[in-house]
Amino acid sequence: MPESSHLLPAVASFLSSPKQLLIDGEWVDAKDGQTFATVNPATEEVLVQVAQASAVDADRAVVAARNAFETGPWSKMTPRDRSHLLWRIGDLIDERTEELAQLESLDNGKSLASARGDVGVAAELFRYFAGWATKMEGTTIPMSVPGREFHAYTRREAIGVVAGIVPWNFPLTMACFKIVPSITAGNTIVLKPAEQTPLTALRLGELLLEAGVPAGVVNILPGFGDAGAALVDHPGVDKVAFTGSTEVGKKIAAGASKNLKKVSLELGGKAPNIIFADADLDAAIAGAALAGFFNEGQCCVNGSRLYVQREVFDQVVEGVAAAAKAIKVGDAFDPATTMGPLVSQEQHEKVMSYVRGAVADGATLAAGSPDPAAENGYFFAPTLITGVTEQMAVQTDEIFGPVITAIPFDTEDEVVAAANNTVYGLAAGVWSRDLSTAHRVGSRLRAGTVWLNTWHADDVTLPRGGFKQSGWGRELGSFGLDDYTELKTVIAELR
Ligand code: TXE
Repeated sequence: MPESSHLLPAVASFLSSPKQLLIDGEWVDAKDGQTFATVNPATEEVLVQVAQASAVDADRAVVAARNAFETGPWSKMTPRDRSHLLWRIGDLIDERTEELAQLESLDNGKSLASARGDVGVAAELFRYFAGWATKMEGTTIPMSVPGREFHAYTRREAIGVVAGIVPWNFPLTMACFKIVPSITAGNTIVLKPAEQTPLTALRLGELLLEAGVPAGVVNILPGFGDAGAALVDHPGVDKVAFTGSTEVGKKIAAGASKNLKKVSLELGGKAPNIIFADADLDAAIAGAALAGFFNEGQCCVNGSRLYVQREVFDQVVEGVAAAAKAIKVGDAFDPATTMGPLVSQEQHEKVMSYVRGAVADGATLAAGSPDPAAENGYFFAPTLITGVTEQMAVQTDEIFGPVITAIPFDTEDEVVAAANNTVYGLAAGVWSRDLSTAHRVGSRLRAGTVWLNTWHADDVTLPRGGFKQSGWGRELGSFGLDDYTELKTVIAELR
């Protein structure tokens, strides 16, 4: 825990009492009284005890969400009133930026600057979707039936009860990715935050109630995978929206298929980042470091596989290694920190074991170390690995840490084949001053997002999601809203 003088009184007060579940507008204990500790990854100290939802609590929350959907004021609220409410929540989040950022940094480990950025995205999500609430339009469609006259049109309608299950890398924004489009479209939702990082979702729950979101519309259930699985299995849930590992995504698809629930999945990645010799190398080197190290490398779109054209390989490796060494790894509350700890002991061990495995297999560390970066806390130095083969686990598996592997290439065809040689397809990048090369290679890469001469550039207006085993569906933008609606066709005969 940082010195308490660093903490806002609101944060200290939030952490001074055990946290509960939000069900039907009330803060309640888990039915069986179970709690779990959430830990500060910078110090390994317990921040606060949190109620741990079980299947029984999942049932209580789904019943509340179902009642709120069927009979509550939510479905009768005009789109304009819903829009105003969403906008109000965005403003409330903005007003609490520092408080939410401190909570996020404490629980997740990310630097305060990063956490503030995340809070800004959360606020913007509410405002962007506030605009859509009044624009969920249908179309009129001509029918051709000889001798008869019809008026046919479509309507976008809510699906019902959504279960949102989210991970720990962007706890607040991921919670908002599920809550905001759900409620914009008139659904109700039960959200299960990740067990590693439940705090900002719970604080968001308080803000939603303060803003006037009716009881049962948003329910929040901190807990583990069993609570998530109970939601997936629950017959009262109409759609499951999941972000997390591909492994759990497959379980969710299987579970949800029993009742043919709608499913959207945003899963793992192993993004290739391709630098051609004609690129602006200063920008490409800085971009490669950002691609691999932003958010402690704990991003689904992390640019973890760096491919560099052979004639500039040494220069790029030297540049990215220097950038890695310039990163200040430390506690989120130290203003000099640019990289915090990894989120958990489990994640720390996983990342270390991949780097140790690569070294044991003969790879070389151009930056970083296979050992922890500090005695206490889950710190890990940003790492750049060369001498890697396509078969090594460090090259094939999603590591989800600040680890980049660099491999030289000669031709475009060779690098496109290598880049696409993965089960994942979330993101990819190309650096070249030749517009034709950049766009041509971009079109050949099998990924949901392709960055040309940039990385991590993003907006809530843009759809995102995965090709191949990186997921189903798209989030954000108008495409993202469609995934939270059913399309109804109405056919009226004009007699
Ligand atoms: O993810 P999980 P973990 C990847 C990354 C990371 C690995 C493991 O490689 O190292 O996954 O992370 C809930 N039914 N990503 O273990 O297990 C769980 O409680 C329903 C990529 O944290 O997928 C949490 O709320 N829910 C990813 C959420 O699923 C279940 C971000 C994610 O947990 C469940 C995070 C079950 N059977 C990790 N089991 C990305 N794409 O951004 C677990 N959960």
